[in-house]
Amino acid sequence: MANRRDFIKISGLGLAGMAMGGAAYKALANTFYNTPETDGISNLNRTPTYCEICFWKCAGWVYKNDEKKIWKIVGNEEDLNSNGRFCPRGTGGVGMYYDEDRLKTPLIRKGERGKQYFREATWDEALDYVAKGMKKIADEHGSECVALFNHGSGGDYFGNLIKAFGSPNIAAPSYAQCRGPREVAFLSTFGEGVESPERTDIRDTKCLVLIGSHIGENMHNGQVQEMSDAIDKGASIITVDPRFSTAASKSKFWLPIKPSTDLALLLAWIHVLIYEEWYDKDYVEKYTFGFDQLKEHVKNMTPEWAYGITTIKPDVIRATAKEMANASPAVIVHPGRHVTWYGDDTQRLRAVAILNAILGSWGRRGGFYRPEKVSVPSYPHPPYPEPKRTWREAFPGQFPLAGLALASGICDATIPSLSRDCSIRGWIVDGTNLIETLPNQQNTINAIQNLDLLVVVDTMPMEITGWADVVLPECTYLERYDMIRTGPHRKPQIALRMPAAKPEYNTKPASWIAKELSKKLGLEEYFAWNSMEELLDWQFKKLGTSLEEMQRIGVKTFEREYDDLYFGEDEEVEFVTNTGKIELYSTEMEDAGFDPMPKYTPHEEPPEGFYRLIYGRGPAHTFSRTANNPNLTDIMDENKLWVNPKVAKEWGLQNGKEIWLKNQDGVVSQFPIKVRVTERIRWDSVYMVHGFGHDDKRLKRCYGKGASDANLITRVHIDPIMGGTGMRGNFVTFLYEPEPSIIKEKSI
Ligand SMILES: Nc1nc2c(c(=O)[nH]1)N[C@H]1C(S)=C(S)[C@@H](COP(=O)(O)OP(=O)(O)OC[C@H]3O[C@@H](n4cnc5c(=O)[nH]c(N)nc54)[C@H](O)[C@@H]3O)O[C@H]1N2
Ligand SMILES: Nc1nc2c(c(=O)[nH]1)N[C@H]1C(S)=C(S)[C@@H](COP(=O)(O)OP(=O)(O)OC[C@H]3O[C@@H](n4cnc5c(=O)[nH]c(N)nc54)[C@H](O)[C@@H]3O)O[C@H]1N2
Ligand code: SF4
Ligand SMILES: [Mo]
Repeated sequence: MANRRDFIKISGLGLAGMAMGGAAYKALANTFYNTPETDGISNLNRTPTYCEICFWKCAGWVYKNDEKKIWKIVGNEEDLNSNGRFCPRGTGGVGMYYDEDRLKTPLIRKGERGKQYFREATWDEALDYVAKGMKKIADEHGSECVALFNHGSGGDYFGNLIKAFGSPNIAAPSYAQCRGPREVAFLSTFGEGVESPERTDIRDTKCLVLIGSHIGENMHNGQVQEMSDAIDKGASIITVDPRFSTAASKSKFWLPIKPSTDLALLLAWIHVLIYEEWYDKDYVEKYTFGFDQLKEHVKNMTPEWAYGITTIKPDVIRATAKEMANASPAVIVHPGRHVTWYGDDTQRLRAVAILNAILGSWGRRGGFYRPEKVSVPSYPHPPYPEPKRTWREAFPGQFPLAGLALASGICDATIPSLSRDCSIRGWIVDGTNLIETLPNQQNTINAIQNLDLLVVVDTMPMEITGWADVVLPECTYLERYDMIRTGPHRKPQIALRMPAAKPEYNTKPASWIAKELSKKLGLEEYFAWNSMEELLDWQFKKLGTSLEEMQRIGVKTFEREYDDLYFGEDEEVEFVTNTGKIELYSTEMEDAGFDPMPKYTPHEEPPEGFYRLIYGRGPAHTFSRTANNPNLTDIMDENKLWVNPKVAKEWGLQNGKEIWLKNQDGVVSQFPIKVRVTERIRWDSVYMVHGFGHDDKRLKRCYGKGASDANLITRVHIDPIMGGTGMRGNFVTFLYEPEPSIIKEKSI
């Protein structure tokens, strides 16, 4: 695909200095962003790494104590993602290494799937089993019938392996369960995605609008720091959230919107900006396509219209629109990250993109900058075989704008059906706990029951491992090399992860597992390097450094190739869209048969006696992966259900009372959850942090602690544009006693 450099004429501004305020940041994080003391500790006792506790991938140093044992992790001062400070989860990463519940040796299932009977195996036996299973599927059904699910660094090696094997079916939950709709919406508007780390210029913004994106609990490090810097410098925050989040508590405006109605608010904001003539006229004139159609489209979408839908008062809608206009172009209507909510998510994110466009914030200081990243050369290998089929064939004509494979789609394509001929027969699952991650657990389990082979590579005995035929224990990120970290930022930067200690128990790095498996499959030419040291040194040398240098410095920053962080004064920009302009009216959507401009459609409301189940992040945990971490369970060891006092009174619920939840399909939470009565949530919704309620007894610290939102997300609203799984259309009621659960078939 063409690079934006091929399309954009260059001129521009230089790079601003890095401002770093601390006080508000600490207040925002509302916690212990503690950089552990390292004074007086010899730097000889430290090795570089980048964090695997979440996908911000902060670079840091692992320190060992005098006994040469892993002791603490701190940020690398040179790192643009962390600015030298780790979040509580990253600091607590040490707990992952010391967790005595870790997977310790390869396991092969005995007996029925789902029942936890495993025998310990040698690596040779376990990998033989996997290779045999993969070959059998390839012989009988074709190699495309083996799919890879992955989330994390192991994807590099297993991705290479599975492509060499002949399958294009590689999916991560970070697309259809997370940020896919946002990328599709921004691509069709600006011709470029938002990417990760997000290209939001938060540190220089004057107004930050957060719509169900709760930075501060969502601890993506650099963003939290920049938001606090921006607050220190007087930026105003507008938070749209049915819950009074940490971000809301730092906001000039909190708009406690009725959940599922955000698109009406966004359209009303667009209406006000256009009809009050508060939009950036020069920018719109110069860079955009379809303004007249947009103006006509939002004609009747007044604040009064939106009030009836969103419960946000017209004067508040006007005042917040004015706030954004006053800050323009240094304003960010944040696109959020976990945006798969109600099934019309791509269109909601289109409205966010349009709003940014008419405020003139794309390509402007304090809005969205142009990132650069280092392109790391791949080690030479033979071309991959041409796959005969892809997952798309299981969904003829559906999800035309999906840019990546859908994890949920591959799961669905595993369930035999008369209308689909692309049945997947084998899964390799690396670093993703699909049972807690994909919506509709029963559907995932049905798919698993139809597999000939399920291989799980994990560090912990998470739920997904309980269903595996073979479990391959990976060592933690603190015990291994991995591929070079590269990612978009204000300046291109690379980082090294190297082992701080030898792998504990009988565990191995994913790089070793995939390479050994390649030998058993006759695909070793695709892993032609002898060791990770050799591979990394070869790559680093191509980039003008070496493994030896990177072991000393951890992070290396390069100068930008182009001096164009923001659009230049008189820059002619050609956008990578059909019209070469920012498309307020999307020709791509229109060509694919979708609304070229977003339309509001109402969503189902909770039935009498039910409340909308909403969920999000807690600052001390990442999804379900940290729930058993000894350091982090010290900070938070269960989730609670936020209930509005009015509702609590009606139901006689007090703080700390344990209740079970039952959803609209009769599915009951496996474990009880304690009530937290709080004004900070609307009366029509309840809230919990995702990632708790684990039901694998091998997870001794977190088993049965709190409830799992995933248990209760049985209804999925699929985005027809790109296949994202909307998960916020589920409703729950309260039970004082447990009740048998009715597991229903999938209802989409
Ligand atoms: N109900 C519900 N579902 C959701 C979400 C939600 O909020 N609620 N959020 C969605 C979003 S935004 C996302 S991005 C996805 C996240 O989805 P996942 O990434 O699947 O989330 P986790 O539950 O953390 O599962 C990670 C798994 O990787 C394992 N692991 C950790 N480190 C390593 C390692 O170094 N090597 C290997 N091999 N394994 C490792 C962990 O033990 C765990 O089993 O979930 C999505 N699904
Ligand atoms: N600590 C921590 N930080 C993380 C992660 C983590 O696991 N732990 N995961 C990272 C990842 S992969 C992702 S995708 C991001 C996710 O982070 P975000 O994109 O910020 O999304 P969520 O955590 O899902 O936040 C949900 C928020 O949306 C609100 N909400 C619910 N329904 C509605 C609605 O209808 N309208 C509006 N306006 N708001 C609504 C909820 O009350 C909640 O505050 O976090 C990242 N950062
Ligand atoms: S934000 Fe925190 S958990 Fe995520 S990579 Fe950075 S330090 Fe690790
Ligand atoms: Mo995510």
